[in-house]
Amino acid sequence: MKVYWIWLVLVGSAVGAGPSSLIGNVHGRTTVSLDGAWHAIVDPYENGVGSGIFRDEKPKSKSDRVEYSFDLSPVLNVPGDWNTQREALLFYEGPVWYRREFSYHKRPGTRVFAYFGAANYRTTVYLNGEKQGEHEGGFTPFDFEVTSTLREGGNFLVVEVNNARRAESVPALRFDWWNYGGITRDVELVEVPATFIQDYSIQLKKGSTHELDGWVRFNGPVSRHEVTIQIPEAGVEYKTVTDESGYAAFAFDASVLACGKRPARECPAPLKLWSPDDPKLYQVVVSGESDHVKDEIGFRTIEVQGGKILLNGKAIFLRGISMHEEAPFREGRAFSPEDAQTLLGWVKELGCNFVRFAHYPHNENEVRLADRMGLMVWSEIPVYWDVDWTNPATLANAQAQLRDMIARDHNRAAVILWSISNETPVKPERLAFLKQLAQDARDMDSTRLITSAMNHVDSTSADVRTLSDPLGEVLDVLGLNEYLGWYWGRPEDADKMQWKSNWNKPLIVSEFGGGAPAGRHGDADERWTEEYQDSVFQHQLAMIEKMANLAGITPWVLMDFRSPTRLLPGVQDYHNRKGVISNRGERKIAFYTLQKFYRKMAESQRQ
Ligand code: GCB
Repeated sequence: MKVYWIWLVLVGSAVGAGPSSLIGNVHGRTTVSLDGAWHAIVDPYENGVGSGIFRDEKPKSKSDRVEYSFDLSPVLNVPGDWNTQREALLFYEGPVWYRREFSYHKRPGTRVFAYFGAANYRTTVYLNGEKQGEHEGGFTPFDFEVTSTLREGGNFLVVEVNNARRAESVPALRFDWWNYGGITRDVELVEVPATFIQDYSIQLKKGSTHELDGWVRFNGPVSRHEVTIQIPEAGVEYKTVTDESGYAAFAFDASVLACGKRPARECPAPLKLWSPDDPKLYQVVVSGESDHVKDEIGFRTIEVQGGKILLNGKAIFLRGISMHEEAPFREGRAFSPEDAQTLLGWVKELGCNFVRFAHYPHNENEVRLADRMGLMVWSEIPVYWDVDWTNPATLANAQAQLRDMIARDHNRAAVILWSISNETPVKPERLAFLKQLAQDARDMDSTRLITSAMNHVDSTSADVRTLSDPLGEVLDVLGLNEYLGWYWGRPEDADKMQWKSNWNKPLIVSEFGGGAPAGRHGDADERWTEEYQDSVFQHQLAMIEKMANLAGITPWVLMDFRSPTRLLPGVQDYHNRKGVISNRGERKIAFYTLQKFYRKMAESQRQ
């Protein structure tokens, strides 16, 4: 009984706790970039903790003993993984200390936060020798307020990043991608007023094309605030007042606001809806007495109806592809706007209207680009394969990653699906864990759909498989990873396979595929050839088209990516070769097969 109580307290505190990034969206804020060259000390035994490395001491006399030196240590680029910056670090998993000196001039009345887009996996931040905080999780933003520790003029940040895998982490010990360590996304000092707009949500009310629903949260000493929401292009201006805690929820009809006193029948629909064909974004201004933020937001609805997914009230087929956040051409963690442009450019070239960001929240620049390009997004947290299901700290960690993913992207029209897990084993403790995540996601964001990529199927008979994972019960959309023709059976077995599902819900085939290095050719039944991979795609596409309630597909995977689990020399060389494009940008035969399939489908669907 007692144990149960402790569990509840821990779970409760994780959900209730605020996001790891207090300033929320850096977009449009005054920032000082700390990207660039940071001196870095590789410290496999974590000696630096005992020796106070974070104080960045230097010998004061020639007899002084200091057994480290940032100044004499080589640099690592931030953002960037360390594995691909130094050959010796390719397989390194452990602590690295980073140091960056910078000069700063305080502006009166402002608060300053040290913001990290992401660092993998466990991070401790020190400013001028003082610890500012710790963070766990490799793919979501976090920040620490540094207002009182910042000095006028010279300052130094020391950041310890440790990517050692642990059984209780999320993801845990085994995963099929490279465990890139380092400060992998931008680092910025962000200046905000003493009382600032911490976060806001502005979305169409579920099922409505003109009523807006949302909330604004202020942070700081001033409690009650007048708030104005403006969408100038649509002629919308709405005012409200927060409660004592600085929070205001609102709901208003945009068409009434835009139309003024004219009769409703004379009012045109005020908001053009966001869709892949016309990814319209509006400038939205949220302002209070002390602060204002501008954002570009699209408005659309997303719902399910039986086995269909409806975008803006119309059934839509999700022509998708899965992708990792892996850099094209240079290998390593992708981070730049150019990386995002290349990767999503390929997604568009394939004919997609949808992309699955596997298996963790991707860089914000990818999500924002998807918003502008008109690509719907599946966004996922790295609850992958097996994690420590009965450990309350593991659940709290997964909850925090989910919360921080949603906190960062909940105003992006592109994001239509939150995925809570990938290929997790069917057992009661896992179901309890994932049900909690599904509940959290719904509580935080009632406008989007909840999904998961599942791989548990029953062999009902030789040619019939049934999706029966009990997790399906709590999802809005079912994801199915099935590798018929690759991990089981032959590609042509797909011709007679029938699929059933225990639920009348939309189904996305979230993974299928096969591996082939670009340029390796042979017969269609020769493993590791482009022809074999293409044969998998040909048979799969014909089979999938016949599946009941099929609402979309995201084959595995856009581009080859590094993985320590892929050992075959000359073929894999530590790469998962299931990309339809190689990591050097070569399109494989399967790329064109999928492109043809999508083109045909787009012609008959147009959305
Ligand atoms: C899967 C996983 C994905 C792997 C893929 C593969 O089912 O979800 O992360 O990379 O299979 O290639 O085996």
